[in-house]
Amino acid sequence: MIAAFRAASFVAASFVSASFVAASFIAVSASAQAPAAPSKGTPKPEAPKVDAPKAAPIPELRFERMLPELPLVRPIQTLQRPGDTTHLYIVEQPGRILVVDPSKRDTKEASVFLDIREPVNDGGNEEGLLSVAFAPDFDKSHKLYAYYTAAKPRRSILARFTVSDDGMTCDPKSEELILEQSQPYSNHNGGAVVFGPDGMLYLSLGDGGAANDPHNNGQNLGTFLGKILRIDASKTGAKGEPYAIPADNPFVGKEGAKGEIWAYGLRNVWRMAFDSKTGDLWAGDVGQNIWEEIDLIEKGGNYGWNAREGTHEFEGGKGDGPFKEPVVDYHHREGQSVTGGQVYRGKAIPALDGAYIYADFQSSNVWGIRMADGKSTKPKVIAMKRGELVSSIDAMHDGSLVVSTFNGGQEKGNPGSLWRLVEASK
Ligand SMILES: [Ca+2]
Ligand SMILES: [Ca+2]
Repeated sequence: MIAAFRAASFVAASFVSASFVAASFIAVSASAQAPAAPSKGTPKPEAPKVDAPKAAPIPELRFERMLPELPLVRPIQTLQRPGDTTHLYIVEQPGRILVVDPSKRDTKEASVFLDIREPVNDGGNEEGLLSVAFAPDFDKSHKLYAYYTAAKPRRSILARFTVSDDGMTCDPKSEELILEQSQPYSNHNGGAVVFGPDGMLYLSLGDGGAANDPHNNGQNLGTFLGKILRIDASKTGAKGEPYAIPADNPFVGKEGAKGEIWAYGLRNVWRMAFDSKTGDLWAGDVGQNIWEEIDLIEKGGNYGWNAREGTHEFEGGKGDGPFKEPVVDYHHREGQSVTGGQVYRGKAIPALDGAYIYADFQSSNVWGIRMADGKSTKPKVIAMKRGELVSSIDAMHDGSLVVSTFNGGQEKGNPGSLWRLVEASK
């Protein structure tokens, strides 16, 4: 999210420019939504030969409001508990998780599942409770993982909590520290915590912050900053650490490298997700000056920052390739801060199956792409919600997608909303 994912001083300016961007995009989206009328009686022309891979078209979607009466503060993630489809857990950036029955549309109040506003520092626009994940063995372990920022000293924390037997509350006092990373600046903290199909915990950390990656963290394998980590949180380490480093991680045993690192050269991965069918790991890496990008994350991959921004050289950056190029990038004319999304695997919209759906926090464009022959189709704007800042797109157990937004501003404590992405034609 969060363009501030550039320097904090950029926030106000870039937010102001969002309305300008919105105006310039209406034309693009309008044409994207208007299919050519079929001509009568004339033979269908042969399809032109083009480089773009052939793939099934991606349907238009629209935002359908959920829980309109429920007051929320900067919602940044929604999720369901393993084995349960009747509750929705809503993560608020200041440090609370709420739980509601989403079928009760007019509900005005949610239960508080977890309140860690005390240890969480949300002083900076990109600070706060940033991501949570239930353990894959939740039925047995009742564990929840949370990634948040804390102050004095400024740092990022990955912690584990224990959830009550009924799944409805989580005791802040059950907190166990798993991993800590000192943070030089308030911005670029990542982050997302997700479990892979291999049962491992994947965590994205930004490059530390400021601008231009002043400490060259992205290319430095000796720090967690600017990385995606992969750890086994179900085991303890050889020296009693609260997690184990999987033996098949790419930099295990490499001199000067952290064994936890799975991929590097990342600026500020805001949201990543596994395709529940193929196991591919998709990430949105927030750019700095011009280019936002979507990456397919591979073991040991170097995603280029700060030598590269999107598919372009980043002036003044350092680093030796080979670099993994993004699947797609987009210019700041189209948005200023990517929000990585989800591969749709739901049953409700069969034509959407297998499409990767992602968004821009600032312009609120939602795009769809498909991979074919190892390449992406041309990104298509399939939905938008002007005036809403798209902080997250999350997949429920049935594959349906829920979008979290801030209502129009980035100021501290501002309200937010939840939406389902549904077929535009329905
Ligand atoms: Ca930081
Ligand atoms: Ca890159």
